[in-house]
Amino acid sequence: MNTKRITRGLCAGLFVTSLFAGGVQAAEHEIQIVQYTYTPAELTIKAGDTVTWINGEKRVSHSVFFNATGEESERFFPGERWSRTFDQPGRVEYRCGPHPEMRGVIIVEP
Ligand SMILES: [Cu+2]
Repeated sequence: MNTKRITRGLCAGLFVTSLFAGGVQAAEHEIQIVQYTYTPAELTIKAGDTVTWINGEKRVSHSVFFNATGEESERFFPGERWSRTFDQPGRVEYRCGPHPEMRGVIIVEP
Protein backbone atom coordinates (compact mmCIF):
# COMPACT_ATOMS: atom_id res chain seq x y z
CA MET A 1 0.00 0.00 0.00
CA ASN A 2 2.78 2.39 0.89
CA THR A 3 4.67 1.42 -2.22
CA LYS A 4 1.75 2.39 -4.43
CA ARG A 5 1.60 5.85 -2.94
CA ILE A 6 5.28 6.45 -3.46
CA THR A 7 5.07 5.38 -7.09
CA ARG A 8 2.23 7.77 -7.77
CA GLY A 9 4.15 10.66 -6.22
CA LEU A 10 7.17 9.88 -8.33
CA CYS A 11 5.16 9.88 -11.57
CA ALA A 12 3.66 13.28 -10.80
CA GLY A 13 7.12 14.63 -10.12
CA LEU A 14 8.46 13.37 -13.43
CA PHE A 15 5.54 14.89 -15.31
CA VAL A 16 6.14 18.35 -13.87
CA THR A 17 9.86 18.10 -14.58
CA SER A 18 9.29 17.20 -18.22
CA LEU A 19 7.02 20.21 -18.71
CA PHE A 20 9.78 22.56 -17.61
CA ALA A 21 12.43 20.68 -19.55
CA GLY A 22 10.44 21.28 -22.73
CA GLY A 23 10.95 25.01 -22.34
CA VAL A 24 7.23 25.71 -22.42
CA GLN A 25 6.71 28.45 -19.90
CA ALA A 26 3.40 30.23 -20.07
CA ALA A 27 3.46 33.93 -19.32
CA GLU A 28 0.90 36.17 -17.66
CA HIS A 29 -0.23 39.45 -19.19
CA GLU A 30 -2.41 42.25 -17.85
CA ILE A 31 -4.77 44.63 -19.60
CA GLN A 32 -6.04 47.60 -17.61
CA ILE A 33 -9.49 49.01 -18.24
CA VAL A 34 -9.71 52.72 -17.45
CA GLN A 35 -12.01 55.36 -18.91
CA TYR A 36 -13.74 52.86 -21.22
CA THR A 37 -10.43 51.85 -22.79
CA TYR A 38 -8.49 48.57 -22.83
CA THR A 39 -4.79 49.31 -22.30
CA PRO A 40 -2.96 48.02 -24.20
CA ALA A 41 -5.66 47.74 -26.86
CA GLU A 42 -3.39 45.44 -28.88
CA LEU A 43 -1.39 42.76 -27.12
CA THR A 44 0.85 40.10 -28.60
CA ILE A 45 1.33 36.91 -26.60
CA LYS A 46 2.48 33.33 -27.10
CA ALA A 47 0.10 30.39 -27.29
CA GLY A 48 -0.50 29.07 -23.79
CA ASP A 49 -0.19 32.49 -22.17
CA THR A 50 -2.87 33.91 -19.88
CA VAL A 51 -4.33 37.40 -20.13
CA THR A 52 -5.98 39.11 -17.16
CA TRP A 53 -8.25 42.12 -17.66
CA ILE A 54 -8.36 44.43 -14.65
CA ASN A 55 -11.19 46.87 -14.13
CA GLY A 56 -9.57 50.11 -12.97
CA GLU A 57 -12.71 52.24 -13.23
CA LYS A 58 -14.35 54.06 -10.35
CA ARG A 59 -17.87 52.73 -10.86
CA VAL A 60 -18.39 51.15 -14.30
CA SER A 61 -18.51 47.40 -14.93
CA HIS A 62 -17.19 45.89 -18.15
CA SER A 63 -16.87 42.53 -19.84
CA VAL A 64 -14.79 40.90 -22.54
CA PHE A 65 -16.80 39.65 -25.53
CA PHE A 66 -15.03 37.65 -28.25
CA ASN A 67 -16.40 38.64 -31.64
CA ALA A 68 -15.68 35.37 -33.44
CA THR A 69 -17.13 32.94 -30.92
CA GLY A 70 -19.62 35.05 -28.99
CA GLU A 71 -17.98 33.93 -25.76
CA GLU A 72 -18.32 36.59 -23.08
CA SER A 73 -16.88 37.02 -19.62
CA GLU A 74 -19.01 37.90 -16.65
CA ARG A 75 -19.37 41.61 -16.00
CA PHE A 76 -16.56 42.58 -13.69
CA PHE A 77 -16.67 45.59 -11.43
CA PRO A 78 -14.08 48.15 -10.28
CA GLY A 79 -11.20 46.31 -8.61
CA GLU A 80 -12.23 42.98 -10.12
CA ARG A 81 -10.43 41.02 -12.80
CA TRP A 82 -11.06 38.28 -15.33
CA SER A 83 -8.56 35.90 -16.92
CA ARG A 84 -8.43 33.69 -19.96
CA THR A 85 -5.74 31.42 -21.40
CA PHE A 86 -5.17 31.43 -25.17
CA ASP A 87 -4.00 28.09 -26.55
CA GLN A 88 -4.68 28.60 -30.26
CA PRO A 89 -2.51 30.88 -32.38
CA GLY A 90 -4.39 33.59 -34.22
CA ARG A 91 -5.86 37.05 -34.04
CA VAL A 92 -8.56 37.32 -31.38
CA GLU A 93 -10.69 40.44 -31.58
CA TYR A 94 -12.88 41.39 -28.65
CA ARG A 95 -15.05 44.16 -27.38
CA CYS A 96 -16.93 45.06 -24.23
CA GLY A 97 -20.44 43.55 -23.98
CA PRO A 98 -22.24 46.61 -22.60
CA HIS A 99 -19.97 49.10 -24.41
CA PRO A 100 -19.42 47.82 -27.98
CA GLU A 101 -17.28 50.86 -28.83
CA MET A 102 -14.58 49.49 -26.50
CA ARG A 103 -12.39 47.25 -28.62
CA GLY A 104 -9.19 45.30 -28.33
CA VAL A 105 -7.23 42.51 -30.00
CA ILE A 106 -5.00 39.72 -28.74
CA ILE A 107 -2.47 38.39 -31.23
CA VAL A 108 -1.53 34.85 -30.26
CA GLU A 109 1.75 33.70 -31.77
CA PRO A 110 2.57 30.01 -32.04
CU1 LIG B 1 -17.41 48.25 -20.91
